[in-house]
Amino acid sequence: HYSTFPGTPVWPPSRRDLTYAFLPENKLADDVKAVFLRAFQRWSAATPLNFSETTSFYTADIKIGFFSGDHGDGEPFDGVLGTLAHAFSPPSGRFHLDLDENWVITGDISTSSVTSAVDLESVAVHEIGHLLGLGHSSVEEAIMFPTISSRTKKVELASDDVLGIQSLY
Ligand code: TQI
Ligand code: ZN
Ligand code: ZN
Repeated sequence: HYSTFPGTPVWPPSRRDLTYAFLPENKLADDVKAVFLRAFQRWSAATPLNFSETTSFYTADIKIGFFSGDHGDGEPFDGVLGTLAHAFSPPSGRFHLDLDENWVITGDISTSSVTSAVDLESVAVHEIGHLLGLGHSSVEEAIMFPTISSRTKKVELASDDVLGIQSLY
């Protein structure tokens, strides 16, 4: 079953159109940005929320950045595998990914020869769940289940994820 954070923080009802931006220093390619767009669309399809990219990083509701090791928020990244990414509950909007992962953005990750390959869209869909207010789920099929095997792609919301997000929005 899904869970929410203590105190059930959510984006307020007046905020149904949320913006996101990428850390300019990361200089992400368009195909990487497209992965995040797809991940946001999975959640907007199940809610009244709309997401759009803005180039104005400091005014964006959701700020996405790739960082290596200690990046100043007390939760350092740890190199290959271990922690892949973290996101904070509403209305923080901070979404950080470990620059040192072997991120995969396309193709069939299950056949990747890189044993530490991690599917970016799978992680993005999970972290957006946290950004919107979902904690972890006990349902193994759920996006919000707290473990994923490496070289696995899991991007479709399960009914548990949909019930969870619809309890919030
Ligand atoms: N990052 C953890 C996560 O997102 C960070 C975390 C632990 C956390 N406990 C939390 C975040 C409670 C919010 C609330 O769960 S992770 C997965 C999964 C991670 C793990 O790097 O371990 C995914 C990131 F579920 F597959 F294991 C993305 Cl998809
Ligand atoms: Zn961080
Ligand atoms: Zn999580």
